[in-house]
Amino acid sequence: MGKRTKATQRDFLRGNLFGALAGVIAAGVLFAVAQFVSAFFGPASSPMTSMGSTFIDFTPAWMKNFAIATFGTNDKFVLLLSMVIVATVLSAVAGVVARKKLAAGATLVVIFAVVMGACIITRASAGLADLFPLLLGTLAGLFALRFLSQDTSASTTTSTTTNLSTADELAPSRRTFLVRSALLAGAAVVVGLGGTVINGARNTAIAVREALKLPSPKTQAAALPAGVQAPVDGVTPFVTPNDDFYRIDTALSVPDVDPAKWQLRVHGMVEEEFTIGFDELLAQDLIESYVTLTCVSNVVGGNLAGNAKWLGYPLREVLARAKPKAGADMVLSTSIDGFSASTPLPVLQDDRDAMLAVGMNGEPLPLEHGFPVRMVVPGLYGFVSATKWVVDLEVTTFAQASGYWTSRGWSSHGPIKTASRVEVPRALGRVPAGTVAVGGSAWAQTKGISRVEVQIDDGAWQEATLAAEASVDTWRQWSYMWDNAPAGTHKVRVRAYDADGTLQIQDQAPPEPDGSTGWHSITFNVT
Ligand SMILES: Nc1nc2c(c(=O)[nH]1)N[C@H]1C(S)=C(S)[C@@H](COP(=O)(O)O)O[C@H]1N2
Ligand SMILES: [Mo]
Repeated sequence: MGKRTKATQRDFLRGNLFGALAGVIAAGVLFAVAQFVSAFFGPASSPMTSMGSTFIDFTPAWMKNFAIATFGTNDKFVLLLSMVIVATVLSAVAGVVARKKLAAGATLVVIFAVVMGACIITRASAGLADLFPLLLGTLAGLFALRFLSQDTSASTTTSTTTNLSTADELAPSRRTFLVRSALLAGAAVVVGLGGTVINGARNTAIAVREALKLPSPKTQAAALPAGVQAPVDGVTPFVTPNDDFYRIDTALSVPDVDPAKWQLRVHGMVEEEFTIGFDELLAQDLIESYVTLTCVSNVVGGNLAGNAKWLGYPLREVLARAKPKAGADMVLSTSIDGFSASTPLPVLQDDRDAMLAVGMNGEPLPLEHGFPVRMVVPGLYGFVSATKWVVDLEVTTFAQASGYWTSRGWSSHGPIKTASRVEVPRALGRVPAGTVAVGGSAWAQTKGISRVEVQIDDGAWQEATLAAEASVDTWRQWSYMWDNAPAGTHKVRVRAYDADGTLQIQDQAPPEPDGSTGWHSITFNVT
């Protein structure tokens, strides 16, 4: 080509831009076709889902903590968004390379596909067939790349005869390129959306759950006493509606578990191994109980806690049937998607309402909360107890086995630490002068809260009024009326005591490795 004129420079830039665009569109075609076909295969067969899940599995404690602290329960959306950005950059590179030399660009695409294939095949639920959607997607993507990088029509003949032309000269004209791009991009969107719709329509759990009628419990939850809700506007509802219940899990696509096929295997260090199906589970004497779940990732004052009325079968009955052998000290529960939790055996045998839950606030479990069966254990953080979509209970020892997060830097045991938070006034909120209503929640599951104190600015600690207690396994609300509050910026701090009279820990500690500590405070303005 020799020296570069202005015009060739422009061509060069345009070539790279078109190359990048071709790469991105080809990737779009790849993912759209794979997504569409994956509707007919297992959940691991979706390349995006399996790549994201693999990434999550390699997430160490500090990164999980950062993601949850920064993005809260939107962490999955942020992960997907980051993956889309990375995929866009990589496919743009492949496209630019393909414009120079199609075979080299295609090789890059194949390398990316092999990496995605490795993510797919290593998922817990994956079989060889789950690679098929990726295979078809990759072929479609390669076709798209060639279609956009070369003039596949008449003009190729001239170039092959002269054999002197560069890849750029093989490229389709600007007009042809743009028409083809629009065509493929449109097709990718339609196919991708179609795949998403078909995926939803093929979901068994949604339809079965809709029609499912759960039996009534043999033992009902004691009615909530009047006055569990603190008399302060804006305090969290005592019972968390299912739609507002925090959701934390490693599942990028919510497992689709058909109750008709669901089975729980109970095995390990037991006299009697057995499996139990869903109908058999529902035929047992079920209990109902209010339990406040808490996530270990909850920061001081955070909202990764929720309270629901759970319906289920006591785990102590399950274990009584299995008969653990001497020496066992842990139950490793595993979900259908490979998550696992280590729960101390004695906790599942004592008289607390630890259960295999099937119902949440009068409905079958929502899909995101573990349909059809999950564990609920009062007093332990979710990461060592609350396995959703549970399918396996192995009676074992802490020395022999460990749960999902324990092997990623979190502790093996996770008793919930006593906590309290200010919910009203809102942090940095404005309230009128006069009497300021202060209120919030406190929890010390399995013990109960005996006293809550608040401190305004740097004044003396004052006793707050406790709302009624539903049970020691639920949170407890509190309120405090601050009379004659003067205008200005003020701070309120809260601390709670459990039923033993033990004050919650004052030292500030982050969530990892076994739960945050510290007294919560907020500032607000009196106007
Ligand atoms: N299968 C599965 N179960 C799981 C998890 C998970 O990642 N996968 N996360 C646990 C954690 S860390 C918590 S705090 C609770 C949260 O339950 P929720 O989403 O119903 O609030 O679920 C637990 N059960
Ligand atoms: Mo959690």
